[in-house]
Amino acid sequence: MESTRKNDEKLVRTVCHTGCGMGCALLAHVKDGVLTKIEPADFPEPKYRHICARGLASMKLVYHPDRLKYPLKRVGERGEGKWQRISWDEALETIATRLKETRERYGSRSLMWATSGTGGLDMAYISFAGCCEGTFASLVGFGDAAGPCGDTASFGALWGEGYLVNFEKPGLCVLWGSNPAETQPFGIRMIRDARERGARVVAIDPRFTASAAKADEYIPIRPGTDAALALGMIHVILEQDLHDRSFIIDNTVGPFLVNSQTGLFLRERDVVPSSSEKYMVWDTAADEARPYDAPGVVPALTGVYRVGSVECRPSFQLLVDLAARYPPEKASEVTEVPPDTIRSLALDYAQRRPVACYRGMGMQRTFHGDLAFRAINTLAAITGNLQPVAPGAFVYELVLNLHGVISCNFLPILKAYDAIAKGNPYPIKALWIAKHNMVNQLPDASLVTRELFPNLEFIVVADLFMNASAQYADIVLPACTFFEQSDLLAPTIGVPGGPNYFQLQNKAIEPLYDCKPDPEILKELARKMGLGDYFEKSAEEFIELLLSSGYPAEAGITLEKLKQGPVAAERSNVPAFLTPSGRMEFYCESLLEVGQELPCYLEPLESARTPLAQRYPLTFLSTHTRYRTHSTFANVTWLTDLDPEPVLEINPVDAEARGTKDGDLVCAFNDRGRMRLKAKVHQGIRPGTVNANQGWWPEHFLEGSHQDLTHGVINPAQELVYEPNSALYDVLVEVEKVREE
Ligand SMILES: Nc1nc2c(c(=O)[nH]1)N[C@H]1C(S)=C(S)[C@@H](COP(=O)(O)OP(=O)(O)OC[C@H]3O[C@@H](n4cnc5c(=O)[nH]c(N)nc54)[C@H](O)[C@@H]3O)O[C@H]1N2
Ligand SMILES: Nc1nc2c(c(=O)[nH]1)N[C@H]1C(S)=C(S)[C@@H](COP(=O)(O)OP(=O)(O)OC[C@H]3O[C@@H](n4cnc5c(=O)[nH]c(N)nc54)[C@H](O)[C@@H]3O)O[C@H]1N2
Ligand code: SF4
Ligand SMILES: [Mo]
Repeated sequence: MESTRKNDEKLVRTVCHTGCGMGCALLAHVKDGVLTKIEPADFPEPKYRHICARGLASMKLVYHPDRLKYPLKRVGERGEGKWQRISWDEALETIATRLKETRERYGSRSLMWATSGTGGLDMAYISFAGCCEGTFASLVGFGDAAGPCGDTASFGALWGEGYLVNFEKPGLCVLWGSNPAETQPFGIRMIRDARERGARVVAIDPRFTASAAKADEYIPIRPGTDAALALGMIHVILEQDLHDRSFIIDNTVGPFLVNSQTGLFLRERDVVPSSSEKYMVWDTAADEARPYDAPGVVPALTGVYRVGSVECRPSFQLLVDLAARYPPEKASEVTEVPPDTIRSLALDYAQRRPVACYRGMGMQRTFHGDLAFRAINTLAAITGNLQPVAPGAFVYELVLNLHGVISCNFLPILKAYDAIAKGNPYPIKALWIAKHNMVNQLPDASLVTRELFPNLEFIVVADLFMNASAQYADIVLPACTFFEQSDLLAPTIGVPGGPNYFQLQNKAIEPLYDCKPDPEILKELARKMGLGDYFEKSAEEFIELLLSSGYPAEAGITLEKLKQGPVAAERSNVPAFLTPSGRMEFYCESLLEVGQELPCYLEPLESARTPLAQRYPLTFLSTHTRYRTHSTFANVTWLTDLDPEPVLEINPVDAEARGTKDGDLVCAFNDRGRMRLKAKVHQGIRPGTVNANQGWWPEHFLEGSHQDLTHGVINPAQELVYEPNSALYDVLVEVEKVREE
């Protein structure tokens, strides 16, 4: 997709690939090999013609004076900042030797690659890890895994967003722990369009966000208590008999009988030996237990029944029993949302159907964030507010689909902490970080740098900048921006209202300096390591390989078609719910062993109501902002002119109690670390909660950083369904004013 204009300006269609997940189509203007301007590209659906301030500023990443220009070798201590320029040949020779040595000494799994790319770059690294029989760190758990754990339990799909938001004309939109005005431009448009068509919009958030400002009602909530709010709403809905019986019977496990002794669903074979695995229901017509699909069966949703010697209840009855413990007054005591607000929100939820519920990632960055998602999914299910749709695609999945062939070991990133620190479940001794600012973005940064990194014998970082992670590397490799390489962008799942299209990221300019695209780096390294010819592919050949994964969403999509423009992803032939029962499961057998078979409420790990609050009384959030994508753009002046430095948002009540005024220097601290920055005193954050937007670099703080306060404590329940998440917002701190010396 290229055309040349009279004045020798070349226009190249590409996509914005800076990590926010939207994949906006861009038109790059190039003159004499130099990017001169970026604008949004036309799209088959005009509503997707979009660019934001970060997209516009992406050009500034390319020509940034601080860009890494050449391979570097560390000459001082790690982190000391002493580097020597080396050739690519020396860099790759060193890497090949060190990786081979490490593999010989500790086994092939001791080599780990960690990358949070979303395109062919991921494929290249996964394939490389596979060819070495090494480890690939799954990075979903660095902040985005609890929601997917909840959705896997409920729907059998990692990203269940589509089930809850895909309604043509919603009567109510709930922004639940979601701030799409800053994080999901297409989501906020969907919501504003729905509002123009008559939908009521409610935002539930401890902060009065830019999104909440667009809502009809704003409900501040105590962080980490969303499951209790949902249970309180379920209580009201059941009490008023507003639940959707037929939806529950047809689409959920609600009618399935649960054995009171074992907690397992009753199967036909439990009643009639050596019959089927079919789930049993209590047939009110025959007054006996029968398979759920028996002809003429009229299933009970409530009650206690005896099947032979076994006492059983429909799982819906168990949900009723759980919700009975959360009358609005009780839910209010937990959430600090007034009981009448809970009542009216519950009535709206049941009566303003369909309800589009936008669950954000904010509320799932608590220790029990999966339960919050499950409780909300349950609320949607019992009110019939679920749309069975096929989930979208994700390049990651295409890659996994492709690589049944290559055996690389996937290790959730939080599990990798122990692998590096203690050799458990096996030692990791060499680490390659690419397209990921590990030190800045993983929890407990000082643990990472002080306790994990010293156990690593070799660290490689490929990036655009000498960021907090690259500073700890032994070899630093200069990578390319998306303008300097071609790739495939698959529609990201879990992005409400985003373009469900495959798009080509077309190379607009040649790599600057000595920079190389990651797949090129790996191609040359594979030669040095004698890994065969798998990597001997052009960017186009890599894209064609990705398109041949057999993943349903990419059916019929070819490189040739993509060269003409974006191609819509296939949505058919994926079953609606991919759970063991094929239904929405609010009751999960797999979570029995941790007592979380139902979406119960559990207090956050660190909350104002835990003993730790005596020393550290404030909940600390570190949310996403429109001025950065994670740590990307924190060094770009076009954006720092708008948002110059990190600030700690704090409510006037908490500020006053600490003798702090707006603009004062404060220190936020806990047992893990400290961070010093300016206070921003305002009403837009509820008392008891403070926030500093994530993504600032350590050098932007006067001391420490937000990541020195967070922790990576693993929740074993999440391991049972998917992988453990970083509970980045489940953090207590104390704040004090810094006295001028
Ligand atoms: N501009 C920009 N866009 C981005 C990104 C970015 O860095 N910058 N990152 C992308 C990525 S990878 C992600 S994961 C998404 C994240 O996108 P979002 O989920 O929209 O954003 P978050 O900031 O993670 O959290 C959303 C809201 O949850 C609130 N919140 C925190 N704790 C709780 C709680 O316990 N209960 C409730 N109800 N609310 C709570 C926060 O105050 C916040 O306003 O954004 C994507 N888009
Ligand atoms: N405290 C706190 N921490 C968080 C979060 C939070 O809310 N609070 N959110 C978490 C979430 S949801 C996420 S998704 C993560 C995101 O964290 P990361 O995925 O680490 O995202 P970035 O910080 O943007 O780092 C991307 C890096 O890739 C580099 N880069 C860009 N293009 C290329 C390329 O082609 N090749 C190579 N090799 N490098 C390239 C960029 O310069 C940048 O340094 O952060 C998590 N961390
Ligand atoms: S919303 Fe995301 S993809 Fe779109 S232009 Fe902005 S940063 Fe790029
Ligand atoms: Mo994320």
